[in-house]
Amino acid sequence: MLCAHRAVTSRAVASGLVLRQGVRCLGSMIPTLQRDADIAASRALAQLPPKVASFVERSAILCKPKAIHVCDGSEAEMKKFKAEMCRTGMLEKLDKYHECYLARTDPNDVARVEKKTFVVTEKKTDAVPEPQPGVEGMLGNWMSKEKLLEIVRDRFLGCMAGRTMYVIPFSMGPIGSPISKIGIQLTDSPYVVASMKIMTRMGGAVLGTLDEEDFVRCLHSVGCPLPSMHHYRETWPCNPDQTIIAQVPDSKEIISFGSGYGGNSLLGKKCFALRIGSALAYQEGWLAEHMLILGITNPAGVKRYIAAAFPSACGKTNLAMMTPSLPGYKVECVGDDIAWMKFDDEGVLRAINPENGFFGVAPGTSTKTNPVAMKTIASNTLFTNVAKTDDGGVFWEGLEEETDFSYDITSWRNVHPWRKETGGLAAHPNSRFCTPASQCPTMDPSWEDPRGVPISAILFGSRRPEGVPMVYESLDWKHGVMIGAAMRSEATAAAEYSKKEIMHDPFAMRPFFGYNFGLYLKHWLSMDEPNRKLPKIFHVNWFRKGSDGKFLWPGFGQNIRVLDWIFRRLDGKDIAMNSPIGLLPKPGTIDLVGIAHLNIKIDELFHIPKDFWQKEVRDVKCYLEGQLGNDLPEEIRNELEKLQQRVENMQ
Ligand code: OXD
Ligand code: MN
Repeated sequence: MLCAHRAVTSRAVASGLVLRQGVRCLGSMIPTLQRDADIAASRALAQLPPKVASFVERSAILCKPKAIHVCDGSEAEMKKFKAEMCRTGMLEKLDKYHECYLARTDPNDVARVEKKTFVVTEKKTDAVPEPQPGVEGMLGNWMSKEKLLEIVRDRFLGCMAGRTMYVIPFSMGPIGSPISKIGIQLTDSPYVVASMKIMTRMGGAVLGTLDEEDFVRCLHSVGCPLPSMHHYRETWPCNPDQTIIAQVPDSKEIISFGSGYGGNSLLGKKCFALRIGSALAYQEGWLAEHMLILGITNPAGVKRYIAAAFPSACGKTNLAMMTPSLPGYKVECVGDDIAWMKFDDEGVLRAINPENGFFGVAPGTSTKTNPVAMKTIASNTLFTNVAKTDDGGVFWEGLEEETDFSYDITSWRNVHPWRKETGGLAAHPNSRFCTPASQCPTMDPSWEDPRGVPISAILFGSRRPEGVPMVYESLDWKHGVMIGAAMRSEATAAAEYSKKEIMHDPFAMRPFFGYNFGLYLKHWLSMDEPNRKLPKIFHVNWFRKGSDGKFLWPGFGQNIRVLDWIFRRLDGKDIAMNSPIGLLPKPGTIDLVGIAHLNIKIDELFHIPKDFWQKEVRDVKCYLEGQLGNDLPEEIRNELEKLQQRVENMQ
């Protein structure tokens, strides 16, 4: 530990330090500053492998924490951190459950901030496509290395004064697996430590595998040095005006400042597993995707695995944990958010879930919609921005039928007693549970298999209230890649967008690309090699509404009926027919046995309105051509032309 008495304000630190301008260590974004004997001699550094020690040392000299703590990832350590957070008011213990806690963030720090998120590369076109003239690029934000270096010097200098710098060694994927990758996150937020403990494999065992390994360097600060110069609550320090999240694929670095929440601060998730991950995957010939992975066993006992991409907060966790309504079917969960996939020597696409927990959207989760999640989160769970009942339980919109309202409720904004009629939402729409995957009663037996599970189908799905059928199959791989590129969905609360507009979200990756989307498309197209068993590609939409504005399909456990059709297609069954947009189920091939009472309007669910699709293709073409300009691969352009022709020729 460094001595507590060295805590000083950032201004004093800034004036006392000499920056060696222009010197970058290994191309890193963390400037090399004058060595600090205290830090270099600290016991915390002595226990680390030299490469890690040097990263921690340079960062500590920059950020000036009062102490450095290397996390061992033990339960005892976590208990201590949680007790300390309860003491300072950052966490509240939820007495109704075993080892569950609640955090309430600053109302200005509640979601990912896509507009403040950057990919940093030498050339802009390595990170983002060059749009057509006059078109604003929407496929990621680029920043130069020089600009980031300037920001790091400016914002990080002394930013951890008065706080502890926690060193978190973590593995994305099972420790020691050839597909897994290692990161070291430095943070001044104990909440982040507790969340990373759930979401990753963290601690001493990771360090044991590190010596010869390269690792991703992750530097995070809430951006509130002590004593305080800001108007933030010490129960949730953050610095929204100065927030920046930057990923530097070349040097495998992630730099995050100002936000303590979710994908902004748990750097293993979106920043590493998707943005840095996708850039590495491009270089190394694999895929890092915003996809759940599930295992499905049919009544005959045949098992297959499916990966599915949906934009944020579109029900990935519910699908991954589905309780199927068709007798004899079993669905098991490998992951609910991210898939790392690679073709093996036999040409089979194998997938691992790099995460170790679920960071799921709470509102809407209930015993009716996701009983498996409800069981999973009943212990050892960190809740954020949900409401609390006076008997020490949680509450959010969707739990009305299973809540005892004789107890008063405290809302996520800390209003007590909260009243539905006057109090607005009890829980923030992007409130979350952070819970260990191992607690999920339907985890797949192979979820930690280092070889990954074999993927037979890839689903692209989104929230489309109009025009898009419940399921259709791509004609081939190229057409499937175009379907992924053409994905659109209603905006959700996971990021800063507030309106319910239909947004383009190619591959559900729009906020998560770590490199130029044009190259990403080429990369996907290049997977189509001889001797590979390419998964079949489907598009699904559970969210279509009828003319009365109500959902046409009940969703949740009934979605197994769609998966059942997909399963039978994978078996080569003749149950599909041609349509202008792809292969649709032949009439009567979606199993509706047992739900006649729901009066499903199946024809409406599969209707393809010509005028809707004429506009859809025009919009998608305009978007992709506008956004990608010359970076749009010819194959995708051709697929769009062909789709347009087929739609024009429709009766
Ligand atoms: C998530 C997201 O948190 O996609 O998974 O926003
Ligand atoms: Mn996600």
